Amino acid sequence: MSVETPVPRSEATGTAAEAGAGATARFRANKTSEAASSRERVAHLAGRLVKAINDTVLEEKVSYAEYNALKAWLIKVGEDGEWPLFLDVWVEHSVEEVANENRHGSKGTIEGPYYVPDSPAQETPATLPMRDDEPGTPLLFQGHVTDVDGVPLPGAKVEIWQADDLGFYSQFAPGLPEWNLRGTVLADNEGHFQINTIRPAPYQIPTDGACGQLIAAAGWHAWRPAHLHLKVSAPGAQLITTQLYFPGDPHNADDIASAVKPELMLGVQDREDGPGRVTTYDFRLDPEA
Ligand code: MBD
Ligand code: FE
Repeated sequence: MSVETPVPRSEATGTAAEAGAGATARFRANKTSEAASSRERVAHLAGRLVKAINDTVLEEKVSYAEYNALKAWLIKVGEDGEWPLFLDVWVEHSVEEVANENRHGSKGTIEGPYYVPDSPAQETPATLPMRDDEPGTPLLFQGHVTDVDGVPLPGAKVEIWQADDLGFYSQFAPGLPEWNLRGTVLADNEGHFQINTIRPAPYQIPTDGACGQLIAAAGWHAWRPAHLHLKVSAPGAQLITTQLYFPGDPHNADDIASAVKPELMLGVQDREDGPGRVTTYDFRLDPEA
């Protein structure tokens, strides 16, 4: 499939509103925002945000027609359940940059809207849950989890979630088994892991929802390059949330979510001992704060 070919969204693939509702429900189940900030901090941050909007209106001489278009669009973002998608695509990268600025180990990047905790656990070597006839190029993803000095971390855990060969995530698109291409892999005593999966397809922001509408209206493109999502952790180490990318993807250089970093590019080779491809990536985890 060419990455520029939009996947038609249908009864088979689901709608933006269905994916959005799923992501919104998932967010509500995962997260709490209680006591995230003091009253002073709320006043400061909310004040700055409101001022940034007003400054834009005044400097750009925004019209009533434009203001009403914005209002209608914001209402639709909520109706489509696309607040998680919107925020994770256009804002989370800056939050992640701030959150991880003092790390010395492996680079992180954004989590995105489609993480589900407590995926089925397996010991290495593992094969992710997938359909008997799962389409796509087989991929062996392997590596080593160490501390920042390269000392192996026993008890390391590699959580992985990814799109399938059409760019769809289980639990957010219809027709996929619950845990398809999601798993928690326990590394061996030296932190080594091997995970059999398939190469994910690039991801297109749904064209039929509010975010897709904005992208079309602005003449932007809607693509994220193909990626694996990961959360890697070990006792005594800081968990890292990251993504890994595949060389040659046309959108590595202009990811709509601004989440690609050069350190996150995989090296992928043909497998000599079996079908498909193999890639090795080592994680160095910062010590627990
Ligand atoms: C994705 O798969 C993703 O990783 C992000 C960040 C946003 C939308 C879809
Ligand atoms: Fe993703």
